[in-house]
Amino acid sequence: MVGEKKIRLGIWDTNGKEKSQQELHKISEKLHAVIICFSLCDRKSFKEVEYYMKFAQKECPAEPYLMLIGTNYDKWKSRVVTYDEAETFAMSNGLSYFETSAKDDINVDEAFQLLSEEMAKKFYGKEEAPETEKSNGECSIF
Ligand SMILES: Nc1nc2c(ncn2[C@@H]2O[C@H](COP(=O)(O)OP(=O)(O)OP(=O)(O)O)[C@@H](O)[C@H]2O)c(=O)[nH]1
Ligand SMILES: [Mg+2]
Repeated sequence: MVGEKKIRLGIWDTNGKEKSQQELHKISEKLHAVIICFSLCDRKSFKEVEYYMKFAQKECPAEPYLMLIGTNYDKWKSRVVTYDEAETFAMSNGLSYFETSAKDDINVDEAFQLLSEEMAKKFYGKEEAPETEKSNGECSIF
């Protein structure tokens, strides 16, 4: 819910594997937001963020809202990516940034709440009614 408005998000969960990348190209036209997840415990996954960010910026005509998420926040002993470097990357590229733990339920609701608010702005924050959007008022995220 955002205020009085119920926001329905259509979410595609993809991974970095080849088959998913092909699927990603197929749905890229419909995307209104992109959540790029990396593991705070895996530097390689952080390095790959840039690739997906550029993909979203270049290949998605709807100019999707971009969010960066560092996962596995609870595994602080194994953490290798610092808050500062991830946040600096996010800030300098215009992405919002959250660190989450699915295990301990940290920041997951907060991230989806912000996303819903941004989608509400995108769809309702202008004079056009959402039904007039190409997507019939649904927004798409991966
Ligand atoms: N401790 C902890 N484990 C997590 C967290 N999120 C996911 N996991 C575990 O990490 C493993 C992989 O999680 P997935 O969500 O499948 O990871 P993924 O990046 O989506 O993997 P692919 O879809 O294969 O690319 C599973 O065993 C999860 O239970 C978290 O926040 N904390
Ligand atoms: Mg997955």
